[in-house]
Amino acid sequence: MKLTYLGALLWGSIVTGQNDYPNLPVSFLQTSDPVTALNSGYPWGTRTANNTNPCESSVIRKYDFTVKRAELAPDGVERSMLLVNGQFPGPLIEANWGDTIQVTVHNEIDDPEEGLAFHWHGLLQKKSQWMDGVPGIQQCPIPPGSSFTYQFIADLYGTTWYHSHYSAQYAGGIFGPLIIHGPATVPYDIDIGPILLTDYYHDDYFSLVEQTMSRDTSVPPPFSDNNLINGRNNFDCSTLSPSDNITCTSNAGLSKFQFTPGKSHRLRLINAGAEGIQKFSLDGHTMTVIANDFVPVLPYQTKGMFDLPEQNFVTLGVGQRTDVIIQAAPHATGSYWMRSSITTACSLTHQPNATAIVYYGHETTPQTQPWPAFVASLSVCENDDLTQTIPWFPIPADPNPATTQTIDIQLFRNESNTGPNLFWMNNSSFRADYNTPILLLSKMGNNSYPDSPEWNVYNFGSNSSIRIILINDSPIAHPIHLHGHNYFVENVGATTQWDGTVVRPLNPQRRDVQILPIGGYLVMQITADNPGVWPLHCHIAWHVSAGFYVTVMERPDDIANLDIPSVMAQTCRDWASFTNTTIVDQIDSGL
Ligand SMILES: *[C@@H]1O[C@H](CO)[C@@H](O)[C@H](O)[C@H]1NC(C)=O
Ligand SMILES: *[C@@H]1O[C@H](CO)[C@@H](O)[C@H](O)[C@H]1NC(C)=O
Ligand SMILES: *[C@@H]1O[C@H](CO)[C@@H](O)[C@H](O)[C@H]1NC(C)=O
Ligand SMILES: *[C@@H]1O[C@H](CO)[C@@H](O)[C@H](O)[C@H]1NC(C)=O
Ligand SMILES: *[C@@H]1O[C@H](CO)[C@@H](O)[C@H](O)[C@H]1NC(C)=O
Ligand SMILES: *[C@@H]1O[C@H](CO)[C@@H](O)[C@H](O)[C@H]1NC(C)=O
Ligand SMILES: *[C@@H]1O[C@H](CO)[C@@H](O)[C@H](O)[C@H]1NC(C)=O
Ligand SMILES: *[C@@H]1O[C@H](CO)[C@@H](O)[C@H](O)[C@H]1NC(C)=O
Ligand SMILES: *[C@@H]1O[C@H](CO)[C@@H](O)[C@H](O)[C@H]1NC(C)=O
Ligand SMILES: [Cu+2]
Repeated sequence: MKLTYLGALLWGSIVTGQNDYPNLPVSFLQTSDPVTALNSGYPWGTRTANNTNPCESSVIRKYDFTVKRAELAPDGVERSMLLVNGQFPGPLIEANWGDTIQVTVHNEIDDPEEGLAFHWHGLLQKKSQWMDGVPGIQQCPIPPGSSFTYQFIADLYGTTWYHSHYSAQYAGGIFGPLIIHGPATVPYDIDIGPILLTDYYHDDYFSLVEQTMSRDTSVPPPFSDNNLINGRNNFDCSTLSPSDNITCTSNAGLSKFQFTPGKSHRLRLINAGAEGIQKFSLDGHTMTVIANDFVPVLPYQTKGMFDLPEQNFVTLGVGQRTDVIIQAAPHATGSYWMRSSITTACSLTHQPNATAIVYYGHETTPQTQPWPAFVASLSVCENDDLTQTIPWFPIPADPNPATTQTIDIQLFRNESNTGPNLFWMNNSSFRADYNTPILLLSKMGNNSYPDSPEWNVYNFGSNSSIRIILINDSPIAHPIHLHGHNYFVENVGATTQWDGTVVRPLNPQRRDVQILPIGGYLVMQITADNPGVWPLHCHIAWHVSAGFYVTVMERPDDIANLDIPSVMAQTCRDWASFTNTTIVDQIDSGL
């Protein structure tokens, strides 16, 4: 029998507003229903972090999400947002490793109406490849006024987030944290919970996509207006022009975290922004990294490429997560600035700096200074060196991958320089067709789309291992995300020539997002253990809008045998009937 635990509330029962996440229980959820179900032991049994065999519990974690437009002023500037259950950032989803997560999404976006689809970042979906939530790839969008229930197993554990994958909607507010409890690697005392780092725009996402897709060369790409920690920061209202008639309140307030002297604190950092690479640091404290994305690593002290004595920052490209442990001194007192800053060397922003307050005892305004290495790091656009990021549980990569594809990435306008500034993946810029998801075509035996080269489908057939080499011929760093896998990051560099070496072939770093440096290369490899069609894209919202995307088709012979429920085809009939009468204004790639 399955036990059901109810999560987030319905829209009607809460007030629209800021969401502050509580500290989380250490090591496993104690609040399940019935109360004692999980208290009798670790729900994942004797599995350790050295065991990647997925476990399956009998618990369902049930959430009900309503998405609507609403007015909110997270940083004091009032604006229209797209919110989940009226909250910004969205509700926390919490589960134990092996639980089933069930989320019913109601699309109540209107004026104007829009489609909707939810993606569960980093989860493998090995038993539910159709629940990955990418419109035009695995499903049709949820039409306005309709609902859809996602159901999938919490097949990895650690820190992640969910977000809309329909155009750049998540930049309007549709995102939130997703925490899966699992075996610990190193012990800690207090789980501070999710810390979402997000660049922030005062314009609505659709205007920003219009800006991105403009054919007018004098229209600049979007610059973020602010930077938030768990949805909060102040904003200097005097920088707004009075003629814009925008309601703005100064000192909207910062996020605050209480620490306990002598205790170790786990912080779950998530870059859930649209564009900016974040550098995170806590004045006066050092940090130990214990996981990157869903992959626990051998603990390492944060360091960088500087000869500065204290090098205490972590780098997070969009989509990346890093779990750190901060040990508080036995008699610690006072208040300290927590800082997250957008790297102005590689990201576009008018206001890069977010702060929050960490305090012991009672809170005061911190008077602390940033670590010198943190300030220096703001000019660096790369992740920690691969020699530092060693997975806790080693998995060797196939030294002779069955197939290798090189994909060259360029940014240019064509049609004699009159087109939009698009990303070209080996000369093909991606565009989705919301009405014909590729997974459903493949399930019906159709794996070839000569009339739709803009779907950028790479059919890898039955190859057992796949290496992809990305060459960045654009002047921007890109956080590269692959769905359905923790990919091997075999090598990464800032030149276009890979020397053929793999960093630690018996245990390469694995994760689901890695920053591809400016003018550099990224060598990624997967073991083809998950038949499906998996998006491989830059996680910068404006870049995927502009076509930076390919579809990895993995083991189509086995896709044919997937037991895809009929509700997936039904969403397409519903979407078809919606689009029969409403023209969808798809101004970007759609994702
Ligand atoms: C300013 O905005 C308010 C509320 O949105 C509106 O009522 C008012 O007419 C506007 N004033 C001007 C001068 O546009
Ligand atoms: C942002 O913070 C960095 C590091 O603390 C500082 O050097 C920089 O001047 C700040 N920038 C702004 C615009 O406040
Ligand atoms: C897990 O594996 C690592 C080596 O990769 C080893 O150091 C550690 O002791 C193992 N832990 C357990 C609990 O087996
Ligand atoms: C746009 O560029 C692509 C890639 O270079 C090329 O294949 C295509 O023909 C161009 N289209 C136009 C209209 O110039
Ligand atoms: C992409 O272009 C590069 C450079 O021309 C070429 O080596 C590679 O084979 C192409 N890849 C595919 C998948 O066509
Ligand atoms: C893309 O097309 C241009 C113009 O036809 C050509 O010069 C370039 O080599 C092509 N790039 C790749 C990666 O195929
Ligand atoms: C496969 O799907 C594509 C896209 O809908 C379509 O153009 C093509 O005709 C289909 N092929 C077959 C054999 O049905
Ligand atoms: C392996 O992948 C390549 C594309 O990279 C494809 O052309 C080939 O058919 C695949 N081989 C098998 C056995 O499926
Ligand atoms: C679309 O509209 C046409 C004409 O009204 C109708 O025949 C068709 O069944 C509709 N299709 C869907 C999917 O609703
Ligand atoms: Cu990008």
